[in-house]
Amino acid sequence: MIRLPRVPVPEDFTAPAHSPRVAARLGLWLGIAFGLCFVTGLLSHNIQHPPGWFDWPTRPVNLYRITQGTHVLSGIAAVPLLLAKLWSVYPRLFVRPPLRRPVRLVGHGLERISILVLVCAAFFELVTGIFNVAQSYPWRFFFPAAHHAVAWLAVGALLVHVAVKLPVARAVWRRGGRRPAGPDGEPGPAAGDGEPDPAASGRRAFLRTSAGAAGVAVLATAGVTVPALRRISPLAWRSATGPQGVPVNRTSAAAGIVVPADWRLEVVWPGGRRTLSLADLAALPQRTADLPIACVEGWSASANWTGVSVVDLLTHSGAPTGHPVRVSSLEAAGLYSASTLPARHATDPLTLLALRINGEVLHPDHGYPCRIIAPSRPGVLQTKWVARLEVLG
Ligand SMILES: Nc1nc2c(c(=O)[nH]1)N[C@H]1C(S)=C(S)[C@@H](COP(=O)(O)O)O[C@H]1N2
Ligand SMILES: [Mo]
Repeated sequence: MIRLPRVPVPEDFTAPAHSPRVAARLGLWLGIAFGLCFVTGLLSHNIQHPPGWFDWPTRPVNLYRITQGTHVLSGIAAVPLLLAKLWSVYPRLFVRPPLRRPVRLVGHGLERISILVLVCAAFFELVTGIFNVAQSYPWRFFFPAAHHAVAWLAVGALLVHVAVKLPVARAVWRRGGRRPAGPDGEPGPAAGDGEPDPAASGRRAFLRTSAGAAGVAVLATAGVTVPALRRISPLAWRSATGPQGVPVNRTSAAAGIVVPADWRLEVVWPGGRRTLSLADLAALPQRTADLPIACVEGWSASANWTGVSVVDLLTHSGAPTGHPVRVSSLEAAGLYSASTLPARHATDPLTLLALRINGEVLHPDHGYPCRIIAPSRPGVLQTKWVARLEVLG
């Protein structure tokens, strides 16, 4: 039989923060945060790279703003919760594996590998996500692809971990349920003896601190997307406003945009083509709507946009409607120089080729001469400096 040296368990490892009840409770909270993050992240991925079966609604107009705000804020809440969880369970790293029975040894090994994958993947997702909202890319891989792939790894390892730990968590909750619950749902003092239970209050204090830290982290940043919190969020990365009261990610100068003096919008469809000047566009019936820019980085801002409905523009040009529309910009290169409106968005009357924002002609940084602004869309697909619309028949 293999014999490993026995690692002494320091006194502190029996502290309330390290109890299985605390680990189980933090695991539940972390599971909820990761679950929200995963589902909203997948939605965002599918909207940007729609598979055939995927159909994203255009209403409510703030839908993407809400799902992506949830994505970023649940990720932020997960940071303190993950640290608290690791603090709670790290003594278990030093627990001697049960070596007597080989089957348990294999189980133990698998469990530890899944935890290693889970912890690495979770850190990777949270750290790259935070660097991304800060628009800093100190690495060589393409952020969206890596962030998406590792999310699957994290969720796979999380499911294995939950399956392995479910019996422990269940036992903890069943045991907790026998005694009257305290204010946090934690078991209160043992009934009968009238003495306060110091371990229970220690556990509650640790859980309260962890939840508090997650709450503070969310409040400190939620102003990027929740207008009511704008003034109390010191860490909001895009609460500062750009020209015309709306933040800007990529300026016209950064994108190298030069609008030619003879600029014309080109509308193409199978078997037809038409060009329109800015004066032609302005002479068409205009529509005004309050719609948000909701960046994938979590910041969002609503504005009042005026322009021509894409569907009206196509009809006026003699182009067919009911098809996806490819939008290209004056930007020569650049990841976001073009986008495709799915048929549903291309036929929604609120999908505008905007000429004005908050009553003024578009600032160059907001896409002058015209830009796409559609309801319930990620910011990256709200193409600025539009040059061409192509109906994909
Ligand atoms: N042509 C072009 N359009 C673009 C971009 C770009 O880089 N090039 N950036 C997009 C991104 S990521 C966002 S969030 C919005 C921001 O619009 P705003 O600068 O008017 O707020 O524009 C989008 N439209
Ligand atoms: Mo964006």
